[in-house]
Amino acid sequence: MKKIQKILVANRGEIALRAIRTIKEMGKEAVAVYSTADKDAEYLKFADMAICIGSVKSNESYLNIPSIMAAVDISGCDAVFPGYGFLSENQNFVEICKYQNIIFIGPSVELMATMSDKSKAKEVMKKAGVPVILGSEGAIKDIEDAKKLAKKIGYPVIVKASAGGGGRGMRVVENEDYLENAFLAAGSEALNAFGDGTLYMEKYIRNPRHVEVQVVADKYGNAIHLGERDCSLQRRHQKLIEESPATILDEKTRQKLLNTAVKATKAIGYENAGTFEFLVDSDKNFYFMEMNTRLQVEHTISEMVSGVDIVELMIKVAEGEKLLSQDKVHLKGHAIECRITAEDPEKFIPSPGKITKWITPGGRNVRIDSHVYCNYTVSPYYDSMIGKLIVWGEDRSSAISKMRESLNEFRVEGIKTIIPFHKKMMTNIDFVENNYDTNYLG
Ligand code: MV4
Repeated sequence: MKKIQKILVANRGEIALRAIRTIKEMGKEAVAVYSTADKDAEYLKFADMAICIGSVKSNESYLNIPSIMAAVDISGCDAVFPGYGFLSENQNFVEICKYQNIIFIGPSVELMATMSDKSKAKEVMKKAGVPVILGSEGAIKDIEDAKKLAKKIGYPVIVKASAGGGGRGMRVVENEDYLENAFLAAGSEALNAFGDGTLYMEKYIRNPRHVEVQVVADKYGNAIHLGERDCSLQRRHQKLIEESPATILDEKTRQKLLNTAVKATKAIGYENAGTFEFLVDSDKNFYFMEMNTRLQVEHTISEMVSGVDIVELMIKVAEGEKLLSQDKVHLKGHAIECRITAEDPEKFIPSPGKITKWITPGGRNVRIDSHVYCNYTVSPYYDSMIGKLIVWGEDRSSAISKMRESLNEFRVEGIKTIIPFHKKMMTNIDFVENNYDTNYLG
C-alpha cells in the first residue's frame, strides 16, 4: 500500500484551507497553489509550500492544467486534492494525473464520464435498481419524438440537457403548445453552453425537495453513507442553506433512501466520495436525479452529524486503505449550514471589496470554515462565497436556535454579506416549520 506523502491542493479559498488542515493533521505535506489575485491570502502560509500558477483569470491559473501539473512536478507531490468546482470534475485532468502517476483524490475517469452524462447516469441508476423519474429512455431524437414522449409521460414535462446539470439547458413544458419552442430553446442553450445539444425528457415534479446522500467507497467494493442532506433552500440553483438529516422523511423512507444510495455505489463500482442527488415529491417518493463525483460545499454538515472527516476518508481510500464499516458510523443530532457570501442580501449581487471588520461566532457546536479575515480583500474574479457557518444541535429546532444566535454574533463590515438574509430565514415561519421546497425563493 502506497502512502501519500505530499498533496497538492488544486483549489483556492475556504476549501483549500479546509483541505490543508486535514492534510497536515494526517502528518502529510500540503502544497498550495495560487493566482496573483490570491497572493496575499494568509492560508497559503499554512501549507508547507505555495506556488504561483498564474493570473487572476481562472483559465490562466486554477483551471490551467499545465500550470498545475508543473506545480505538482516542482514540489514533488504524489497526489492532488481537487476540492469542488475548478478541475474537480475535469476528465482530462484525471487522465493526465493518471498518466503522470499522480493520485487524483477522487473517482475514476470512467465513472466521472458516465455521471457527467445525466441521461446515461439515469440509465445506469435504473439498472442498479434505483428509482428514477418517468421519462425518455436516453436522448430525444426530434420534435416528433418529443411530442410522442410527452403525450405518453403526461404533461407537465421537463426537457433537460444530457450534458447539463445545475439547472442550465432546462425547460418546463405545461402543454403541447409550448413543446416545440421549449425543445428548440433548451437544445440551442445546451449546445451553446456545453457544446452538446442532446436533450432528455422527464415528468415534471412540482415543488420537490432536494435531498442528497453522501457516500464514500474504497478500492475493495466497500461503501458507506454519511447520512443525507436537505438542500432545498436554493436561489437560481445556488444553494443557500443545507441541513442534515432531512426531517421531512420518515425513518423508514430515510433508511430506504440511504440503503439505495449505498447499493448503487457498490453496483457501479464507485470509488472515493460522491453524492447522489434525489428529488422528493409531495408524497415523499424519492427519485434519482444526478450524481456528483466530487466533494461538495455542504459536506461539512455530514461531518457534524457523523463525526467523520470526509477529506481524511477521501485521502485514506485513495491511498488504498480499507473503509470503516457502516455500523461504526453513528449519525447524531442535526446540523445546519449557512453559506456566507459577499453579496447584497436583497438583490443577491456580488459585493467584493475590503473587509474592515470580521468577528465570527464561536462556542460549542459552532464551526466556521473560512479563509477570510479583517483587511482581506474579496476578489471580484471568483465565487462570492467567503465562508460557511455550520452549527450542530440535538434536534432541528435547537440547531435553528443555535444558528440564530451565531448569526447574531457575526460582525462583518466593509462589504455586504448575505447574513441578513440568513437571519430572516432563521425566524421565517415556513423555514422553522420545515414547509419549504426548491421553489420557495423563486
Ligand atoms: C427537475 C425538477 C422537477 N421535475 N426534474 C434543477 C437542477 C437540475 N439538477 C434538475 N433540476 C430540477 N429537475 C423533474 N423531473 C425540478 C428541478 C429544480 C430543482 C431541483 C433541485 C433543486 C432546486 C431546483 C430548482 C428548480 C428546479
